[in-house]
Amino acid sequence: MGRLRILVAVAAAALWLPALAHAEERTLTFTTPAISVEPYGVAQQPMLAESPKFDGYVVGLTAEVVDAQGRVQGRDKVMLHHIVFAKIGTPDYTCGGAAERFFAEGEERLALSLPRGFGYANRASDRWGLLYMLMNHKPQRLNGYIRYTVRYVTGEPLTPVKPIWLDVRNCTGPDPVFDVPGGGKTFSTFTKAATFTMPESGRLVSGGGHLHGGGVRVELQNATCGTTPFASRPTWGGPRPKPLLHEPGPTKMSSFRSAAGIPVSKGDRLRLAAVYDNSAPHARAMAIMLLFLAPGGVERCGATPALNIDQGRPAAPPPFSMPLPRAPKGRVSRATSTWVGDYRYGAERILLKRGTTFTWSFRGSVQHDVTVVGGPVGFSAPWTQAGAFRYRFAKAGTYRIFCSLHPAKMVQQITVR
Ligand SMILES: [Cu+2]
Repeated sequence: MGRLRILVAVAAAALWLPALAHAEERTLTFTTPAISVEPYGVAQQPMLAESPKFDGYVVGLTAEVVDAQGRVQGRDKVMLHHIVFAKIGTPDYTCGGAAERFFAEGEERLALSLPRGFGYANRASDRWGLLYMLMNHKPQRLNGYIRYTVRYVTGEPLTPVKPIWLDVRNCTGPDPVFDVPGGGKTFSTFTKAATFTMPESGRLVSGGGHLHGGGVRVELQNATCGTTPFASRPTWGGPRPKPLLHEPGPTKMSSFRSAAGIPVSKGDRLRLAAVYDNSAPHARAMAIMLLFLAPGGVERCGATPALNIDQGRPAAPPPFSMPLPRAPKGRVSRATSTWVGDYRYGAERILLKRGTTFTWSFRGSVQHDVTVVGGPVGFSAPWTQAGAFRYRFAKAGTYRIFCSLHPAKMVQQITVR
């Protein structure tokens, strides 16, 4: 496809900030080449991303999926499942490595918006990468284009911020998911947490969370000080795509901004604690919080200032039972193993005795997985092309399973008696 396009749309800030005569805030819009997504399918890939080619500061960032005409796509067409932006060659704050994650959004459409006076420094020579996952809810192959809009300040020194990516999986792999088992009483919850020790002091001036379906809240705790300065909470609702290809996630997560900032000190143990509904299984859940730190001296365990919180309409996750996108076919098998290939499970209907250990043997030319979407217990196998995954069915009931990467094609139902 054609080259990346850049549009410089607005250059207005200088007009109403006479004291900062050369300061300019521009809105830069970039669009990726076409990304083709198969019918009812998922496309995910890392790619290089166009970035501002002059020195300045990112003060805001949003992304959306558009069609070839530039029209924003609804969740019922090519949906932005999630996207992560990273600066290549700069180590990540929490995980190290070769890229610094500085922005992400998912279904909740979290937008980066820093308080006035703060910015994420960017040089003309910096290179950005992005990692996308798009989901097509239509029966035909569609092209999606990721359009991202950067608010960018030049000609003015801002207070630099560093992105801190907290994840309950704590740097344990490229697909940071975990399974909420479910099976608890109504209103019961499941908590997964991880801690990160701050290597420096400063103030957290912005932050927001990411949860999947079933999420109740994700808390930022300071375990050293015994405080919970912020909790990001989900808003639910809005139109649901058909067919459902995964459990619907929050349509918004609360986020905060504060120029005064949440003080954190070198050595403080930050604890990210995700709370999920445990009355039903939620396989392949996530819990992330992206924070922006303005380094500097602070009072140890100082008070959290009043935060400007973009709250949304937080609520408990709605009760939900995920149907399979299609009915499993074929005669009922009593075998205790099956293959997983392109693009089906060897046996789609299986009957087992309670206590049986079942084996899935992967032999695909592309990655697949095993994801429980409904049943007595939630579990999942990671994305893979080879090897085997085993699970012992200790609880009786009907397990509805699909491949989260090929949800409309690869379904399986296992009945345990
Ligand atoms: Cu698959």
